[in-house]
Amino acid sequence: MKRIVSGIKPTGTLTLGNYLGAIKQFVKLQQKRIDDEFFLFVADMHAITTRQVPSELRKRTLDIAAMYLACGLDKERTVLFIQSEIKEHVELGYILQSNTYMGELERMTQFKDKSQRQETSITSSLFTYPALMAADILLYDADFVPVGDDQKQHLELTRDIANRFNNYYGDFFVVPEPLIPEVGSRIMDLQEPNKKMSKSDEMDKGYISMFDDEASIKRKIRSAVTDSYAKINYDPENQPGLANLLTIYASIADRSIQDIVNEYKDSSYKDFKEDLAQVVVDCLIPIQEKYNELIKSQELQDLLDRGRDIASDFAFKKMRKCKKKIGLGRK
Ligand code: AQP
Repeated sequence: MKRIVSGIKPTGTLTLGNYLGAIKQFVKLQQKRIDDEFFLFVADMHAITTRQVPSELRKRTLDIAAMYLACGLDKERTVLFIQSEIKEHVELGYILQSNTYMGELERMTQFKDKSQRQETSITSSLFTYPALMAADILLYDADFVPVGDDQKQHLELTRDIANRFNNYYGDFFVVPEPLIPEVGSRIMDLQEPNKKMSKSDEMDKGYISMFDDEASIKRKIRSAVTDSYAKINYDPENQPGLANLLTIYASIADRSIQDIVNEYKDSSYKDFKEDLAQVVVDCLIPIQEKYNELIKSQELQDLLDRGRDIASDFAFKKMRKCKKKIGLGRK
């Protein structure tokens, strides 16, 4: 039996990138690996590394939990919880910070990108974020972590931290493996296809939100940037916008990119985009309907309570052993 752990931070709105890079993968894994355990959390402590409006943060935290379930998770087999409700994440995060070097954190491209964008008021927790992320994973002895390509570097650091700890204190943490999808691991911005689609982006034309209605989805895909080659072809270097649209199609439809190119090789961009928009609508609208049923339900609250209890029990035991190993406290 293996344990699979993943999380999403409740910043901005959930995008199609989050869905295709992480959530959909998680659901597929759950369908494939029937003997494994699945822990899934909403990373609200990560969200506050940048300034959040409290009422919005709380709403988004529940939105994400409901959206995860609406995307097809098996409720019985998922330990779904909210990160801040398990205090051991932060406790272990601090211990792991004490096993992480400044130079390692300085090399993290997400920190570099985000701090460049922000310029001022960069919090120290944004800098130490990868140590907390390592704690999220190592606390639960995760064997596998399904993530998008942008989190690969953080996962590598998590592995380094785990190995360093194990080498010094003796075997203790499971060293996790990332699971990155072959197609859909980096969905790009629809307006600037050299940039990752991001949920806290201010330009809403660049991303498809999981909550967008049919008309907005169609409008955004229609206005997605392509090129002047006028030829359906997968060439991320010269036709990055089109390559991104082909990737979205393939990833939603669970087909290969080549298969989509073959089907549309004689079509115009306009016709291809129209079909793609319908594929996206057909995927997102039923998810939104399920989300609407769940968001106000007692069932969601009950699942989060159950998830919190299971995760908390696990985390408490792991931390007790961890402190003992390090020599913290009296016994
Ligand atoms: N564009 C993307 N394509 C594929 N996968 C993506 N992920 C994020 N964007 C894409 C994956 O979604 C999971 C959750 O990400 P996160 O919320 O923890 O943080 P993030 O990677 O920083 O996501 P965003 O959307 O860019 O958020 P903001 O704008 O707030 O920083 C991860 O597995 C991630 O790889």
